[in-house]
Amino acid sequence: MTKMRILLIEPPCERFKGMITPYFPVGLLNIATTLSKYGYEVKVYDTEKGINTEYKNFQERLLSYDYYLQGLENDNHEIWLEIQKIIKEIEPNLVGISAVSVKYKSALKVGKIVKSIDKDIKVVVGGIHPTMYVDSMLKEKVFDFVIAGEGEKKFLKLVKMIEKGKIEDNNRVITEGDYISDLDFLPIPDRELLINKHLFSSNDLGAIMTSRGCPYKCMYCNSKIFWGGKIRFRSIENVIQEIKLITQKYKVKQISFIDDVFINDKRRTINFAKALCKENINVNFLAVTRPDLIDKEQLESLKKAGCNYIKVGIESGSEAILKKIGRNTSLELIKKSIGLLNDSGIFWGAFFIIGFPYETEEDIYNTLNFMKAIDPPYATLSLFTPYPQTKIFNDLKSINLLPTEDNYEKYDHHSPYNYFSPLIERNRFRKLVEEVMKEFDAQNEKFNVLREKFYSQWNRQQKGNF
Ligand code: B12
Ligand code: SF4
Repeated sequence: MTKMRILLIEPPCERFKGMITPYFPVGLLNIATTLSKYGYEVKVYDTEKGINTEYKNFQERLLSYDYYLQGLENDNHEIWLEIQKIIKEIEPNLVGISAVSVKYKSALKVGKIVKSIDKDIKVVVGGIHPTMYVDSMLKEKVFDFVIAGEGEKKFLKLVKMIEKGKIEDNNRVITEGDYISDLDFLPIPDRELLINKHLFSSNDLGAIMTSRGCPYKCMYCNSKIFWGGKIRFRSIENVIQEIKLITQKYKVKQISFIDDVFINDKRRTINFAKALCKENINVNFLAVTRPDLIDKEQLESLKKAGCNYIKVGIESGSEAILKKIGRNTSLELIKKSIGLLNDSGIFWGAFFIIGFPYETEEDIYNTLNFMKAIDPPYATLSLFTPYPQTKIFNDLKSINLLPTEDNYEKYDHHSPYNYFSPLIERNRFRKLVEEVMKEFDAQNEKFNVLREKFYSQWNRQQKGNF
């Protein structure tokens, strides 16, 4: 029997809104590269990439949200037609579709397109949303298989099962299997497997994941539920190998470490920085962290190694809310780390969230005022979204404001439909969102930092401490 032809698809969402999606689907590439090492013909199709997409500010994102919902309803939308055409061209025997919650309906639609082309093509769904709702995935009739959790080994197992014709009803859902204990076992994602690679910038191809999981327990986040609440690291040598490869092959100048919390273990961060310095590679990088993990020594070594952008999760400017959402930090501590960032000369950006169910109008204004006080060179605002099985999701059950497993397409961090605030009246909440978004957009315009431009040659005046 000839080996199967496999196509892995990242479904569309942002592209309907004319929005750019940075990077590439790292998880799908991890699965694809693993399968390809075992001799399978496999490709990855990221449907988010297209022409005519651009970076949008927060107010524009809110306004363009309905284009996604309309796109889901319109079978003749050019994006669905493109997807249909590409599947016909590739003629896969097996299609794997990924789904974060907001894209579940989109994943379902891609599955329907596959089945309308040839009902014998097997379709498997995976990723975070199917993992949270594993039991109800098969009711759709579109998905032949569901894989929960980490996909690489389980997908390989499924492919072998299909090849041997050993499929029975009780193995259509694959949930069991340990986490991969040694991440160096995974091959470096082979970017050549992207069918539309020409649509990715070299910076897009510079996304690297160096760890899986996060040891913290923020009550709105499903990292712990998905990755098990522990962090597993790739070795520094293995990460450097990927950096060497992509800087040579794709001339990547800007790497983005997309780990949940890249600056995490102090010793590892410093060792990584030293190892990268030794290699003398002309590359910059972006890293994500929490305020309580920032210190001077790490910042200095990261700067030396080429770190030009640090994103830090602040989340709220209200002490009470920080406590309620389990951030395990304080405004005082945040201010201290912002002082260190300002002194470091590294460009930085701060993440904030509004719309937690415990928030009053005053809490939201506290967040806005705190953002202005720390004056970040870039500020991201997200609207709280309850993700399945998180602590806050469970709290919302009692106030009857939950999304259901199959209406998540209406909710994301910049959706006008997000409203989970029993302490604020719905219309008032909408007005607050518009007001706060306007202020965040103004903050970002102040530094004239639209995407792609924002971190080059950052040279901020030192601002002193608070
Ligand atoms: C990088 C990132 C982004 C990038 C994505 C870039 C890209 N081109 O893919 C950007 C910044 C654009 C982004 C956007 C958003 N993101 Co994001 N993002 C991440 C982050 C930090 C890493 C993703 C990643 O590559 N992981 C590494 C790989 C290895 O993991 P993986 O993708 O989950 O894949 C593995 C498994 O899930 C599984 N798998 C995945 N797909 C499939 C498919 C099949 C068939 C199978 C069998 C298995 C399988 O196998 C893979 C390998 O083990 C994650 C957090 C995290 N740690 O994963 C959040 C995360 C995925 N994002 C999240 C969210 C909410 C969003 C947004 C919806 C935010 C928003 N704007 O509202 C948007 C969605 C935009 C969109 N329309 O897609 C949530 C999803 C929660 C949920 N229940 O939906 C996460 C989990 C963060 C969190 N902790 O809450 N994101
Ligand atoms: S929000 Fe960030 S720090 Fe908190 S648990 Fe999730 S990934 Fe970890």
